[in-house]
Amino acid sequence: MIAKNIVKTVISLFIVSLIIGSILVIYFTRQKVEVERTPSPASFEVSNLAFNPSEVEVGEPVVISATVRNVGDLEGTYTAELKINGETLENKYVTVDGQGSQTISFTVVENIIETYTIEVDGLQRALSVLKPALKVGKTGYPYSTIQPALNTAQSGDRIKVMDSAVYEGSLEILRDTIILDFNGATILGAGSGTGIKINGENYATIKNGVIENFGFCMTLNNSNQNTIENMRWQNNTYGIYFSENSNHNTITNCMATNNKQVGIGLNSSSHNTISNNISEYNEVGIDVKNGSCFNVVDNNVASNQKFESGIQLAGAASNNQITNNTTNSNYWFGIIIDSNSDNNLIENNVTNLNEGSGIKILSGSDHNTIKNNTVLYNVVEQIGEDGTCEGNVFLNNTTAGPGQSAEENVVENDAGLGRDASSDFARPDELAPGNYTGYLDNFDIYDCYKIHLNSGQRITVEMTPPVGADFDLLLNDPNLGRLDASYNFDSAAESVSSTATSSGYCSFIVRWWQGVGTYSLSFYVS
Ligand SMILES: [Ca+2]
Ligand SMILES: [Ca+2]
Ligand SMILES: [Ca+2]
Repeated sequence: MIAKNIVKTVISLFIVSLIIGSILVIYFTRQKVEVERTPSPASFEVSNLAFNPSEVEVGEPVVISATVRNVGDLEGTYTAELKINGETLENKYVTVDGQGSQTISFTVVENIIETYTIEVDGLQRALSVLKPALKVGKTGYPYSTIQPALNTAQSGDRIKVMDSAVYEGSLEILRDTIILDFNGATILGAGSGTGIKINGENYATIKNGVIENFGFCMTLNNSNQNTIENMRWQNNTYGIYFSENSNHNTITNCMATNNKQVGIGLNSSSHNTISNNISEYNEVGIDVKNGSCFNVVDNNVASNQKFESGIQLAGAASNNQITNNTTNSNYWFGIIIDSNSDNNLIENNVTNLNEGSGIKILSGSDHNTIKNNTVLYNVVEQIGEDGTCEGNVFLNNTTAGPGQSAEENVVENDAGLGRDASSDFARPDELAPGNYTGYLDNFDIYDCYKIHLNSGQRITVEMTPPVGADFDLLLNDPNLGRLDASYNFDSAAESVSSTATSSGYCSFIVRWWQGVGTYSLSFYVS
C-alpha cells in the first residue's frame, strides 16, 4: 500500500512537471515568435560600381551598373541617382526584397574624349572615354593585319585586335606611347626572328596576347617605361629580352613557358619591375645579367626549369630585389647569384626541391642579404656560397635537408622578441629596462622600442654597434618629437637621455648607418 502511494505520488509529480515544462516551452516559444515578428525596415547599401565595356570609345554605349543590397528585413524601393561630373543625369527605382540585392544599370553614350567622374549615390569612379582604336580583324575591320595599323598609328594611339585569331609574322612598335591590345589574339613565327621589336621607343603598353615560335618573343632595345601585361609566350628560342639600357619597364601578369633558353631576360637593363609572372619549363626562368641593377623581381613563379635555374643573377647584376618568388623543382638551382653580383636582397622567397642548391652564391658575389627565405629539401644543399664570396648575410632563413649551412644563418632575436624589432617609428616594440642585443643591416635600418614614463622620470639609453659597423641612437617623445640623438662615427658607443615632462610612451630607435651585425643595448629609468 505504501509502495503504491509512492508510485502514485511519483506519477503525480511527473505529470505536474510535464505541465509546468510545457507551459515554459509555450511561454519561451511565444517570446521567440514575438521577437521574430518585429522585422527591421528596408535599408540600402550600394556597391560594385562597374562599367561594361571597361574600355569605352567616344560615341559607344557604356553600361554603368551597381549592386543595391537591402540590409533590412522588409521589402523596399530604392532610388538610385546617377551623376556624371557632379550633375544628376538620371534616377532609377528598384524594389529589393528584405536581405536581398538587385543590380541597377544605366546606359550612357559620351561624345567627347574625356575622363568623366561617374557617381552612383556617393560611390565614385573615373571613366575614360577614349579616342577610337585602330581596329584589326581578319574580316570587317579597317586593318586585316597588325603591322599596317602600327605603321599608321601616331603617338598615343591604341591598336586593338578584334578577334582571337592567329596572325603570322613579326611586329615592330614605331612610335612612343602606343597601346597594342591583342585582345586574345596570337602572333605566330616560323621559328626565327623577333615577335615584337621595340627599338628606342618608350611608353608602349603591350597586352592580352600570345607570342609563339619566334627566335625571340620580344626584344626591347634602349627602350624605357614600357609595360608588358597579361601576355603569354611559348615555344620560342628565347622569351623576352631587354638590352642596352632598357630601363623602368614593367612585365606583369605574364606567362613564359617552354622557351628553349630564357623565359624573361634582362641584359644591361636596370630599374625594371618583373612581378606576378609565371616562367616555367624554360632553360632559365628569370635571368638578370651583365650590369642589370636595381631591378625588382617580385612575386613570380620560376619553377620547373628544364635545364638550369629558376632565377639567375650574373655578371655584376647588383642592387636587385628578389622578393616573394617561388622557385621550386628546377633542374639546377632555385636562385643563383653569380660572378660579382653584389648587394642584392633575396627575401621571402620559397625555393624547395631543386636538383642543385636552393640558393647559391658564387664567384666574388659579395654583401648580398639572404633573409626570411624558405629553403627546404633541395637535393645538393640548401644555402651555399663558395670561398670567393664575402660579406653575405644569411638571416632568419628556414632550412631543412642536406648541407643547410645553418651555422651561417643568423636567427634575428632583437631584444629577446624572437624576431626583428619594429622598423616603424609609429609602432615601436615595448621593452622593460635592462640589457639587450639586436641586429641591423642595410635592409633593416631601424629597430624601434618604447617604454612608458611618468612625468619627471629620466631615461638613459646606451648602444654599442658591432666592430666595423656604424649605428646611431635617437630618442623621441610620445608625439615623435626628437628629445635627443647621438651620431658618433664608426663603431663608437652612443648614448641618449631625457627627462619626461608628461606621462606617456617615449621611444628610442637604433638606426643603421653602415655595416652589419649585432648591437648591444641597455637602458634604465631613474
Ligand atoms: Ca633588427
Ligand atoms: Ca627592424
Ligand atoms: Ca654612430
